Amino acid sequence: VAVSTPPGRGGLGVVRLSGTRSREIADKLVRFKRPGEWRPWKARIAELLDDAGSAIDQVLVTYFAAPRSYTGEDVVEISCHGSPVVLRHAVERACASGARPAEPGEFTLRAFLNGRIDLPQAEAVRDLIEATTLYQAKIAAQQIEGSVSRRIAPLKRELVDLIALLEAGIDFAEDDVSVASDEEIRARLEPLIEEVSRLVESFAYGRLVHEGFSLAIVGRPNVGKSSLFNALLQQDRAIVTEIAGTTRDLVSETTAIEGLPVRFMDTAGIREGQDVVERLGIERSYRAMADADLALVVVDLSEELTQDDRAILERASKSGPHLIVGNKRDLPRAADPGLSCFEVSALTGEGIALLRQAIVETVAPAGRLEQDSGFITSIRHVQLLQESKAALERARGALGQGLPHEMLLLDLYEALRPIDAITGATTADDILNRIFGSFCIGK
Ligand SMILES: Nc1nc2c(ncn2[C@@H]2O[C@H](COP(=O)(O)OP(=O)(O)OP(=O)(O)O)[C@@H](O)[C@H]2O)c(=O)[nH]1
Ligand SMILES: [Mg+2]
Repeated sequence: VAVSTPPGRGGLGVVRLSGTRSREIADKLVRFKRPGEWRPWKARIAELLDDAGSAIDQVLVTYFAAPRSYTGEDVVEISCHGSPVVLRHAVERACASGARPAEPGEFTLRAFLNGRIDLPQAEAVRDLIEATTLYQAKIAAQQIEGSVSRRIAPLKRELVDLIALLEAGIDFAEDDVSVASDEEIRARLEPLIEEVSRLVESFAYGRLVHEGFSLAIVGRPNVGKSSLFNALLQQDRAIVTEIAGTTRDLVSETTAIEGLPVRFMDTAGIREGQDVVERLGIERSYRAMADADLALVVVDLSEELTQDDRAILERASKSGPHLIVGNKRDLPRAADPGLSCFEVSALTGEGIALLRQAIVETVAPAGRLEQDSGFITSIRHVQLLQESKAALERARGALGQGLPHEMLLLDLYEALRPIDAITGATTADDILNRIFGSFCIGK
């Protein structure tokens, strides 16, 4: 038993019970208007009782009969009014009647143990709950539906088939099973390596979806970094003044662009030798530029490029991905700086929408839209896939050297193990079934 809604007061609070005795225990907590209302998948009005048997809340009780419930067990959900004392009472009474408090995530753990969902689906439930953008939620929802497992399943099937082929060649060599030729093995191995590589590569975008990225806004004082920061955030967050050197420390704030969480960092304007505080601020600006996934280098189009501007541009070109932004395009422009840059006005908002788009296009790899489903967002999954890929490549190497198939098999099992760790184990029976199912052994 546990309260499944967040702590605190609210309109509703849900107490969830799971297990074979959940209905029996719930019976001690609630009284239906009419007896015999325990009908599965129907919401019923009831009264929640105190220890003396009088009503303390009017509640809605839903019974999900095993195995068609979230956990795969009998589940009872009691929707109470969201009063912490009422909810605590319900949980305590359930415990007094034989339930025990659920561990964190235990309902989902049981769903997994009872085979309702596989590991990627269970992990996606957590991602859905933790999503900070609607897009993240959508991707997690697809994964709860099984998008990751669906993408990995054919790969695993092919791998198990290949293992079965080699096992059969070794075990039944004296019989009428021919040993697979090296060409055939290679023809099956190559697509496997390609598919695993594609999955590993999909993480470049998946990581962005899951974790988002960071972006540092840098430039010399007064070019409008804080103004641009506020315009991108659509919030009056950082202090803006006409005094050069206004921002002295990092200011950061998270928002979403096209559903990807982005941590924007406004930095102190960079210029040569000033007071101690400013110098320390400038050091932080440099560090932010180096650490960020992307830097926006801001220059002022209404003034000619200064020595400071050039020094920062030079530094940015060495430090990693960056975009140059020409700000204050609403003002009469100075001599052409000879830069290709995104022209914007943080003051009027001109060009900001295009800049947002350019930011995502720079950070996210091409083809991300085709990957709208089935890409890898979990670091755990990608590490396992990398292991699998390395083992498959070793198998290819062994094949090239003409090593015996027993050796090849070791590598293939090494490649299967990490995939099993993602989607659930392959048993010896799976492999035997594949051998006996697809080969005509005739015995
Ligand atoms: N006309 C015009 N003025 C702008 C624009 N963007 C910023 N400003 C003005 O430029 C001045 C400096 O803006 P800030 O955003 O504080 O500049 P900053 O780069 O953060 O400056 P420091 O924090 O001192 O490094 C302010 O007076 C802003 O109003 C713009 O697009 N057009
Ligand atoms: Mg500033």
